[in-house]
Amino acid sequence: MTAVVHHEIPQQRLLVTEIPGPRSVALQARKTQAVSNGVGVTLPIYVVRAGGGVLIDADGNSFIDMGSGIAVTTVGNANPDVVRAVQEQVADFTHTCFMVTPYAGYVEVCEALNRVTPGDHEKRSALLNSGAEAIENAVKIARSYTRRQAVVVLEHGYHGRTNLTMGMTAKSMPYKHSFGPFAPEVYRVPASYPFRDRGLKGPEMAEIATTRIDREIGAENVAAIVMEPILGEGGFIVPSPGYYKAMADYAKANGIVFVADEIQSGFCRTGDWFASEFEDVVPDLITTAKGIADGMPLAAVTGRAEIMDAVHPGGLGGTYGGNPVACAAALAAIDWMERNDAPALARQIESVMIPRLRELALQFPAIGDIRGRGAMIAIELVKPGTMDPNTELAAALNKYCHQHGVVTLTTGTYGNVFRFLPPLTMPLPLLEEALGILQQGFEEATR
Ligand code: PLZ
Repeated sequence: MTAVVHHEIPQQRLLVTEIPGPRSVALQARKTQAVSNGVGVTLPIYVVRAGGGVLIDADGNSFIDMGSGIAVTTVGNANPDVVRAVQEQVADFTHTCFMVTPYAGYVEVCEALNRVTPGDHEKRSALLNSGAEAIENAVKIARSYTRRQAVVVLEHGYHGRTNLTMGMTAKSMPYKHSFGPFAPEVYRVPASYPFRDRGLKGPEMAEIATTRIDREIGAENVAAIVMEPILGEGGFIVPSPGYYKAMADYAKANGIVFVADEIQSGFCRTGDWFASEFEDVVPDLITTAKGIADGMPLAAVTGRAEIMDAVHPGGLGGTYGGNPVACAAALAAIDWMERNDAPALARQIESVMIPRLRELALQFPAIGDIRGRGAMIAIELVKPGTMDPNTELAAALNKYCHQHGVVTLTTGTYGNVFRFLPPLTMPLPLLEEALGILQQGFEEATR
């Protein structure tokens, strides 16, 4: 069962120059002169068009897109329905500022979010521009509601690059290094990392984490526990069964607002509308961004009406939050997901990838772990026969894939996780082709 999506762009991998080609090389030289060195680029091919499962660069090379711009273009890059909605909205009006003179699109996106997020309790939403901004607002709301200050986050967690969210993010390089001091009252507790927990089960890891909260912070001081149901930038770490639910139950028992950061895992990416559903967790608040609007900048906080409404009038906002063009894109993207049973498309991608990766693991002992759900899948690479992170192999494979027309990404606290985030519109033959390139990469790198 594949959705019928019309691709105007030929769905193929096609290399017509060396990678990067001369036009991209020239643009990259201008980038070096014009753009801050602090803004890195993983693969310097300059994109001119994209759709379905491919990206086309300025030199006419066509790449298989296994990254979706970091889990953003879930419904396909420049999805025709989204393009139409954006074009219609942008011709009517581009901006008013919702806080000054409102418009229906903002309200409709909030209604849609309240409908599709877990739980059938009464909900409210607020719209922002980026994932980090959504997290900042979730913390503001939780503090206002509880009149408490402490925020608990996880080892290997990632929540953004603003000052508060840098403090909430675990990994130093490149996100935090030299940028301190960070906001106070942020506390980090152990995550469940099945591959590296030496056999400890989910509930046992939760016990370690909650004991830490009780002893070192005091549950009565904690406003929010903020965690990703699958740790994204930390390495696509799927917690051991029971961990996520135990943390949510602990929050509930202690009057702590449980915030699910579904910025990367949400919007059908993992084979459910939201990854929290896999463990039947109904978060008090849920933060979303990325997949919500096919690349238009939009993010949201959605949650229990009594928590969301506890903030004083005027306490939340921002000039651009819930921009009308971004809202039009979101409504079209959400509609596409509902009409095309997007969670089933994600599960189909999983059913192709996991068996193929298992085959590879039999051949290449450097694959220490295969994990993830839906179209959020990764392999963790180790030095064969050990648990030592094989960062060099991850980098070599990434380079091989890039050189052979597949856009891939690495991730993880140790940089040794090779991750896959294809758009749900990826044609399955292209997905297989990308995995074939990966296999060749392994053969070359481990020869
Ligand atoms: N929470 C779970 O995954 C963004 C970051 C890439 P923004 N992840 C990609 C990079 O190097 O900057 C993310 C996330 C989770 C929050 C965020 C932050 O979302 O929209 O990038 O602010």
